[in-house]
Amino acid sequence: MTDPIIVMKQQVGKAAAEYIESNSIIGLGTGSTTAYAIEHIGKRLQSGTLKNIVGIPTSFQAEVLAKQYNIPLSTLDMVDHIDIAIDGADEVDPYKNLIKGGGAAHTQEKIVDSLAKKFIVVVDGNKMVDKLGSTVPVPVEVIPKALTPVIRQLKELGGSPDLRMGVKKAGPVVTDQGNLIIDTKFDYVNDPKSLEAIINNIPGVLDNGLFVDVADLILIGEIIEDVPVV
Ligand code: ABF
Repeated sequence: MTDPIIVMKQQVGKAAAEYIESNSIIGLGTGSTTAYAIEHIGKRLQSGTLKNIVGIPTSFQAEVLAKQYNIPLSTLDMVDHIDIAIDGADEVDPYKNLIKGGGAAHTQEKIVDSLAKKFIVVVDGNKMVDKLGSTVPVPVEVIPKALTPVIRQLKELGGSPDLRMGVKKAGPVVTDQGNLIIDTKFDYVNDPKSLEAIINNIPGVLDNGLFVDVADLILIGEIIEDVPVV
């Protein structure tokens, strides 16, 4: 049985990978939808329809996946620009603003995605919302020593902060940078640009998952009725 959500993710990941041109530097995002884009980039390299590209991964997960598909990699120290980035999101509003960070990778994602000349977001149709914060919290990456004061200040901003725990709640999720994630639910986010700046101004916060004015193109997967469900 093929899950229609997986079909949507494959579709949209593949479509995004078709935007990549030879001789380019590519930001490689994180998450299950982007994973299909990375897979398709690998296939295009193998078939020869894509040549001479280099990927800048946004997480350890993206790096491992890119290596699996033989995509040459580099780092931000070695390149002076990024042509195009492909990445997922947890929510997208009508103004192409995003909440990201469900995969705890939003800090590196924001660095890479915002450097890209073209940033393509790949999502399934369930991620579209009228107002950010409607369905998911805003992830906030925090230096461990600042956890308690940052939680207090997030409450003062009207949020409901919750330290993100790992599988079976055996311990907190630790980011690629060695930090913690505070998932902070707001009823909804009225002014994402201000909230992004206000949260990032709390001492001890590295970055939060609000991405304002970063995305250029949103590719939305749709359920195709005649896809055979086996
Ligand atoms: C990353 O993966 C994120 O910033 C976002 O949280 C998540 C989306 O994952 P998926 O494509 O699996 O829904 O891109």
